[in-house]
Parts: sequence; C-alpha cells; structure tokens
Amino acid sequence: MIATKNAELNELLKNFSVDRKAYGFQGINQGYINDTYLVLDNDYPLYILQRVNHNVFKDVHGLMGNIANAFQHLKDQNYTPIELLKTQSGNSYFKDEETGYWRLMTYLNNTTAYDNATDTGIAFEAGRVVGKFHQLLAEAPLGNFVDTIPQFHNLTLRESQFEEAVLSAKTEKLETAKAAIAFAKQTLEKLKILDNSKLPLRVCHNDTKLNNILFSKENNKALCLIDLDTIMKGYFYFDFGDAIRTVANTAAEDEQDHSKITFERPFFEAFIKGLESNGPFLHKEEIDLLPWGAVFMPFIHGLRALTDYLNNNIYYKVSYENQNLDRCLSLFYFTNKAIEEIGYMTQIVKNGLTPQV
Ligand code: GN1
Ligand code: MG
Repeated sequence: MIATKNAELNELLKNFSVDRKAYGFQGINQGYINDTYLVLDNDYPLYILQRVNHNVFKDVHGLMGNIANAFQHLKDQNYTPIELLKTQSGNSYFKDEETGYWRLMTYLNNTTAYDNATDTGIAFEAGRVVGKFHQLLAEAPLGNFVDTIPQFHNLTLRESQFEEAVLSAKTEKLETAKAAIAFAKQTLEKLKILDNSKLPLRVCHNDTKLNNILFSKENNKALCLIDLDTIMKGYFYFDFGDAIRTVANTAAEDEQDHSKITFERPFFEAFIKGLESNGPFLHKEEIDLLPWGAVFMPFIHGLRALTDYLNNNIYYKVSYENQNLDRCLSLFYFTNKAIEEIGYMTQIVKNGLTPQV
C-alpha cells in the first residue's frame, strides 16, 4: 500500500462531489491488487476510497464504465446497492497525475466479510447472493462490458505464462516448487477436456471469493458483492468455483498447515440451496460443468500464484517472500480435494439445481 498521508488524501477528496470536511482515513490491508481506504467522518465510516492498480488494469476508463453499468442493474429487494460518488466534473473516477486513478464509493455500515464460511447459513447466503447477482446482470447487455483483463480465466493463456516462468526461473526456485510444478502439469492435462462451447457467456464478477461478499452484521444476510474490477464476460462456473474454493474450504488461501484444508460437504450443499433459492436461471449445460468449476478455479489461482512465485513476485503484493508459493500449495491442495469430490458434487448439483427451460 502506498504511504499516502491524511492531508494528501483529503486533498484528493476535494475532487469528488462530497462535503468538504477533515476526513480521517483507515487503510484496509486486504486484497493483492488495489489500495483501499475507509473514509471516516469523526470516526463514522462514510466511503470507500480506492486507488485502482493501473499496472494490472490497463483500461481504467473501461473498467469504471463496467462498474457504473453494472450498478444500474444491481439493485433489488434482495440485493443492496452500492453507489459511486461522482467527481466535480461528473466522472466516476479521478485521475491524479502522480498517484493515478481513484474512485469513491458509498460504504455500507454494519457489514462484515468472511474469508471462509463458518456455518451453513453463511454458505447458503453466499450462494443466494451470487445467484441474485447473476440474475440481475442477465438483464444487462453483454456488449456494454469491456474485458478489463482480457483472457483473465483462460487456462491456455495461464499455461503459457506458467511455461515461460518455468523457463526463466532460478534453479533454486524450480527446486523448491518441484512438487507444485509437477501437480500443475498433471492437472493442466486433466482440465483440457473441459468444453465451454455449449455454455452461454454471461456478465460475471470473476472474483467471487467469499470475502468479496458483504454480510449484514445484524442478521448475517448477504447484502451484495464488492470488488467489481473484473466484471466482464465469462462463464458461470468461474463465479461458482471461485466462491466454492472459499465457502467449502475452511482454510486460508495461503494456509501452510494443509491438514486444515478440508472440503466441507454441508457448506457445499448449503451454497447450492442458496443458488436454487433464486429460482431456475442456469442452463443444463452450465449445471453439468459446475463440479469442474470447483476444481478449475482454485487450480487457475494456484497456477497464477506459482507463476508469480517463479517470476519473483511481480504481480501480487506479497507480505513475505514465499507467500505466492504458499498460496499455490494451499490452492493446489484444495484443487485435489475438489477432484476427489467430483462424483459427490455431481450428484448434489444434479439433484439440487433446476435448469432454466
Ligand atoms: C486478486 O486483490 P484481490 O484479492 O481483489 C486477484 C484475484 C484473486 C485474489 C486472491 C485482478 O484479487 O483474481 O482471486 O487476488 N485479482 C486480480 O487470490 O488478479
Ligand atoms: Mg479482486
């Protein structure tokens, strides 16, 4: 996180259409990409201020257009809206010559987020709100969304980036990551059978890990999804798998004690019930592929973490040298668990989800 001082952040806020006050700022050290601050008015949280990582997101204008577009649709009795605060000149973001791109959003008070599900109620709510998000965005024309990171979840691209990283990595790193590299190669072969050709493209969130869902502190209802930078076209199983890797797994993404990494069937089942509670909205072909989505997403994240480890941590912000390798190993461990659960997941989704006709 860049060490921006309160005074500088207050200067920055003057570019947005908000009351002029001496605001307080609290850095939120979550996330591997952007810099995030909670904006306080006398200790009362009012806004979320974020600096968008331009290194990762090349087309910030397009990205902010996507978010503004999505926000038009993301409001419903069962989905709490978030709003973008406009700049003085009416834009959805502010570009500072030195510090880059900034955006300001309303903060939902009395909310919380979870890294992993703690009970079936949380898992159900996660499924419900991910389904609701998709239902609401099914009304939004896909053509209005740009690809903020082209080929984001494309395995062929991630495979070639991984192969390049292997070729240029230091020998010691290749040695340390030996088992992970072997697992990556073996699983890449397995996942090549996945066939997307019968699936509809949808407006997806593309980063639906559980801590990107806001819950009410009062009643633990899921309110909405946050971190919409990667909203763009994709397949439903991306959002499904990304949620499952954090809902059915009770361990952290960089957990080093693999005995803590489990696949919690009751949480998986509750998530499916939550999805289904919205009524049918998925095609049969999409439902059939969901179990593999729960393998695909932890795997592709593990592969990207491994690639970044081999590349000496040039993409993700890391808090210690080997964090990317730890993330990779933990994600691969869960991938393997999910592969073992394919038969079980297939039964549950088949019985639990009604296809849209
Ligand atoms: C990155 O910074 P954060 O947590 O929003 C990454 C996601 C991963 C996530 C955790 C643009 O997101 O794909 O799920 O780390 N976002 C991007 O692994 O690469
Ligand atoms: Mg994100």
